[in-house]
Amino acid sequence: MNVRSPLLHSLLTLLMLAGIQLSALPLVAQNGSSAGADWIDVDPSARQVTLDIVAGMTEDNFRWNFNGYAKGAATLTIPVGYRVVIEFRNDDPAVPHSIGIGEIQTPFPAMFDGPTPVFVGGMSSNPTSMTDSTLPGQSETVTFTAEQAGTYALVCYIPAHALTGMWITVKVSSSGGVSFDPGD
Ligand SMILES: [Cu+2]
Repeated sequence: MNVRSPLLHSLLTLLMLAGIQLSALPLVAQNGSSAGADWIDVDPSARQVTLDIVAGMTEDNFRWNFNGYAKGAATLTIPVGYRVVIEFRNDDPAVPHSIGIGEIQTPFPAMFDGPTPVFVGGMSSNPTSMTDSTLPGQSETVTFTAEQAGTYALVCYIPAHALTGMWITVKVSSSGGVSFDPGD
């Protein structure tokens, strides 16, 4: 190839720069998909979804929300059998929070007595405790496999939080991919 041509040389240089920029993109942009929300990262080949979930991200519902969503209006759909990794962080400046995958209850109880997640591992540590759950500024990773189709809730177990609306809907579906509907 004749690279002595100034035009061709410039073109090759541009292509090289473009190549460097593409390879510098984070892996998620090349291999993952966000299912319409930037806190959701889907890896279909690994059958895994990673969720960055922040308690108290906004002031909605007295900060008793997950990523600003509350009262079950938002729905996350996950294919059955997917591994779910929740990177949970409490941004509420004042109040502890927790997260776990449970049955929807109408209404949720004000107090949970020794709650267990519907899928093994699907709950943050000491989830009902005002002193040992995920305190303001703390983070915790929660991992489970969505083993059975159905409609569940990601819920906060701190007294009165779920009752007051600190939950989002999770559908484990036998068909389709990961999707998110923010509701109204
Ligand atoms: Cu809470």
